[in-house]
Amino acid sequence: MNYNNKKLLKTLQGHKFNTPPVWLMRQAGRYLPEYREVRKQAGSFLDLCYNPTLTTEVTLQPLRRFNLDGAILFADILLIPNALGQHLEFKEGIGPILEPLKNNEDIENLRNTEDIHSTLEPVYEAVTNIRSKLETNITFIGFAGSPWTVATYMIEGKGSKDHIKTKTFMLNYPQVFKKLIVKIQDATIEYLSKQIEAGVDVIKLFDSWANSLPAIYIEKYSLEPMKVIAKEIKKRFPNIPVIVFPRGIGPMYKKFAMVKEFDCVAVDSSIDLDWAKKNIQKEIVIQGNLDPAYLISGGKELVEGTLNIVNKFSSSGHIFNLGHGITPDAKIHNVELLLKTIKEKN
Ligand code: 1CP
Repeated sequence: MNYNNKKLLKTLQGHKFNTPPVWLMRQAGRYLPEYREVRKQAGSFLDLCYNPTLTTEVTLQPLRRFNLDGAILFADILLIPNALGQHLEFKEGIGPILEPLKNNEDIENLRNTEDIHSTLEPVYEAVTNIRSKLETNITFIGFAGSPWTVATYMIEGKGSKDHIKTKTFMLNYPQVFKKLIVKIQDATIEYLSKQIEAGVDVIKLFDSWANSLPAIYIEKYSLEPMKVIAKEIKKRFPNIPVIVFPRGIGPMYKKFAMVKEFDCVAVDSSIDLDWAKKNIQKEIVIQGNLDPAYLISGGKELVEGTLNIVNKFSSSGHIFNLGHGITPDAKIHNVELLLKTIKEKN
């Protein structure tokens, strides 16, 4: 691996720079006309995810336009359920639809962990391709969903706001639910190991629905499974940093900052910067946390909001990012303004 000038990777290893490295969640996606073009060409969203030539192209698209420090592999957190044998489709205007898991038998019928790779092979091929095309100063980020967040889709069968079905399952059948979590966890370890072998520099675990868990379950079902994954990844690949993003959990973020297997905690936009500096950044590199709405509104608020975050976190490890993914109506000139504001700050 060539560590040449990789500002983002080096920040995760404890180096400090004048301005923070920056990348944006969902930096490849529908706000880019060139993405929409490839998406049309691909047919379905899953056809895009399993086409290494096209995923390489869309991964690289934002890097051609913007002065970013990181590239994130174009894939989706729901490829793991699909590779475990669950039927998955992305419906236009609706989102992901899966055949929901209802009971122990459905979980027992999922594929064995070692059988996921035949489905996921195109993703590993894309990683190799992307690696060979990336400039040496760009850090390459691989990712997966957290076991909890992936389990919500496997049980609900679609996106949900309250995850009532998943939580009822968890409370009624704790042992069966735990079996599912361990299954996703083990598959994720194997999936991420292959991404690393194919060339990613850093891993990010997206726990987008951590905020749905009752607080007393956050350690058990959000933190613990991500810790098991990070620990095994570190055992196999000691130099690969792990970023975790348990979204929307307020003061519980502090627990994640104390875990030695994690290298960075990404925070959402609801987190107060002074609190985060004292309680998270003191312990660990922090990533975040501009609200994606600023990339629609733009102007003075965008500049001030960005500088406020950069200045607040300037004394130790910080990776600039949004508090959640870019939305399809984000404006390209606002992304440019955001990057200019950070890169030209003195
Ligand atoms: O038609 C399209 O283009 C669909 C939009 C889209 C895109 C661009 C989906 C469907 N997935 C993706 C790519 C994607 N997903 C990436 C790589 C691109 C990048 O970041 O540049 C990543 C990292 C993800 C991760 C992902 N998928 C998460 C975690 C991050 C988050 O935003 O919270 C989640 C929850 C998903 C599920 C998913 N995939 C797609 C949709 C519409 C959804 C959400 C469904 C819901 O509302 O519950």
